[in-house]
Amino acid sequence: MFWRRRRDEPAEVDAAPEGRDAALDAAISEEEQAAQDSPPGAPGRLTATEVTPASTDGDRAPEPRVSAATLDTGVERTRRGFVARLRGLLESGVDEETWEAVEETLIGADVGAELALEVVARARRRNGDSAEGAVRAELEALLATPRDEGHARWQPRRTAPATPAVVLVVGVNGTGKTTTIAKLAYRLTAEGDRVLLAAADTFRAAAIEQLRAWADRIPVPVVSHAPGADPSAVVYDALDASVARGIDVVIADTAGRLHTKSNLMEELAKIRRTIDKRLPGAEPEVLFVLDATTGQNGLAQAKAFHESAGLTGIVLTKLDSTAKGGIVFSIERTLAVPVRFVGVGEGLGDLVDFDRRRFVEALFA
Ligand SMILES: Nc1nc2c(ncn2[C@@H]2O[C@H](COP(=O)(O)OP(=O)(O)OP(=O)(O)O)[C@@H](O)[C@H]2O)c(=O)[nH]1
Ligand SMILES: [Mg+2]
Repeated sequence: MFWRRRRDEPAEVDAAPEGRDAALDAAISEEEQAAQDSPPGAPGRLTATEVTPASTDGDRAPEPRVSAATLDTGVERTRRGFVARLRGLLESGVDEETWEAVEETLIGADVGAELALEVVARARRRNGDSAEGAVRAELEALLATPRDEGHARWQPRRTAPATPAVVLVVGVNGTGKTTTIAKLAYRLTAEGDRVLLAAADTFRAAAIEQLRAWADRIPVPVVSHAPGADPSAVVYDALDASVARGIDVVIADTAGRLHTKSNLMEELAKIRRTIDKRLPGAEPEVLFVLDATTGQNGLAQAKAFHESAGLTGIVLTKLDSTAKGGIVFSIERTLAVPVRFVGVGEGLGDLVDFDRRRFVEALFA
């Protein structure tokens, strides 16, 4: 039933043995047959894994809660946290001391010292606006990146009709990568795209199981290898399978890694090269998943990932869990990479398009 990867098979992706496509195709049609025989909703799962380790409770995906998540509810804590404090300060009689307190509040909310000073200096120069209106307008201006236009609704890039769009999801440990992939796959599937997931976090068996558990619920197929396998080889096989199946979007999960570990960062660069080799000119999307509760350290992380993997977008997760969502203002400015989505909960529906104007509106609602 399962297509098995030979143990002696070289890990280098350009040394793929002849006939791999045929073997994988055979596995796919077997799986498709099995899927037809299975109860409705069961996905066709591709795996090269011999042993499927039992998932632990801790790694089981939560029930799919297709909530009506919105920016409005997602930013509630931030609105009641640092934004409420700002508004309280700016309500009446703004003097030198008040502006200093505004700076401190912005810094405390992870906007970053440099930007906080800039926002206050600009707001003070604004004529005709109330103090609150001026700060709000300056915060909004921070988010207006040039790439903003035409991206109201993010779609992964597809360079040719026969080539799947490729999305590589990266970030440090526990930021919400796997959950975000599930949310994204769920959304794209609902929009009619054929999605395939690549379990390229081979670091822990439980990580592969976690992705599968989500995939089963959506449902979408998964390509995986045994724990400890070369993540690049998983991605290579996932691209093969996607081309063979006419998949629209392949999304690769990766192991969380510290941005300070150069060997792990090099592994990401290798995955990037693998995509370029298998699908030349595919222009993968590289989404950096940032935990909104991380604070300014998130910027250092993002810079390191940008250098290794060439980020094309940011997903800011756990916005619902923080009262200081100010990182969103500094991240785009620092990287010149747009925020595409925000995560506002643990359910499949809790991924919201990042609409800059609506975001600021929701903060000051
Ligand atoms: N409240 C909230 N929790 C989230 C959000 N996104 C992810 N989580 C939770 O964050 C925890 C970690 O999520 P994962 O998706 O496993 O994170 P990961 O980056 O894949 O983790 P590693 O693979 O271990 O690096 C889980 O408990 C998720 O439910 C979000 O937007 N809001
Ligand atoms: Mg993960």
